[in-house]
Amino acid sequence: MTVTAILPVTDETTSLRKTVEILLAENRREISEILIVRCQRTTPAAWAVAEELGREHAGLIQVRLQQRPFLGGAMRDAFEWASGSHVLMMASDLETDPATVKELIAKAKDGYDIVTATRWKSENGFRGYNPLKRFLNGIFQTIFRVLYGTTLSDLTYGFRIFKREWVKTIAWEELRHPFLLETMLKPLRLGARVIEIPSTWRARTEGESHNSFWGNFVYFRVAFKTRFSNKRRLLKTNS
Ligand SMILES: Nc1nc2c(ncn2[C@@H]2O[C@H](COP(=O)(O)OP(=O)(O)OP(=O)(O)O)[C@@H](O)[C@H]2O)c(=O)[nH]1
Ligand SMILES: [Mg+2]
Repeated sequence: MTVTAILPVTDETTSLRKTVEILLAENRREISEILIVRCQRTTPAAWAVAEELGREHAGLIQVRLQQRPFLGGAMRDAFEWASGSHVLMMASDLETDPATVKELIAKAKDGYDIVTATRWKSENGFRGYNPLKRFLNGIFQTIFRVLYGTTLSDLTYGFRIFKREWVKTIAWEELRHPFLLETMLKPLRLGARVIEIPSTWRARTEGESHNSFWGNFVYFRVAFKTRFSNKRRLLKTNS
């Protein structure tokens, strides 16, 4: 198994470094590549830390400038660059707990197509999360669960590991945060074997969220469109 870890970065410095340190301390054998993806808006301080990490781990960590815009664009570019047998999607703001990665990897070794983290199955999975957002998140999850006939409890959390073919063969469309939902729903429609691992989300202490509140409603468009789309149209034409 070789894992490509994707770390999108905008304004994280110590959080980015800590993420990389935990990833490597706990999963050095499996991680073959870390792609730190920056954009034009990435702060000079965050970029500097990324470059430092790239120098400290030459041959393992690459820092690349995304071509497509926004968070989904960063992930989609990295999906194309990834060379591992598995692709790990997470954040660099410590809201995706790096200590959960070893469990995601362990389950992926059991052969699942996707192992995804859930905030809804741990004791207090949302530390410092806005209560209104948490309430709406719960309602969204229930609606999506019914629509897709799945028992998965957290379809919108962008913290998961995929077998590489699932990221390479699907025709991705979203560029902003709803991409995180798209990466779960398209594989589900295509019959992916998915399992969840509980994890705790902790509000970032550094930098700020780039997700807009009203943008949350775009998730419904993604969910309905994907649910009723022809399965062949979910795949890239050449795959
Ligand atoms: N390269 C790149 N990274 C991004 C972009 N937008 C967000 N990120 C990073 O992606 C990760 C997740 O983004 P956040 O804005 O924290 O979004 P979130 O945690 O899903 O949403 P919240 O629940 O609102 O915090 C963070 O590490 C961000 O720095 C982008 O346009 N380009
Ligand atoms: Mg965040």
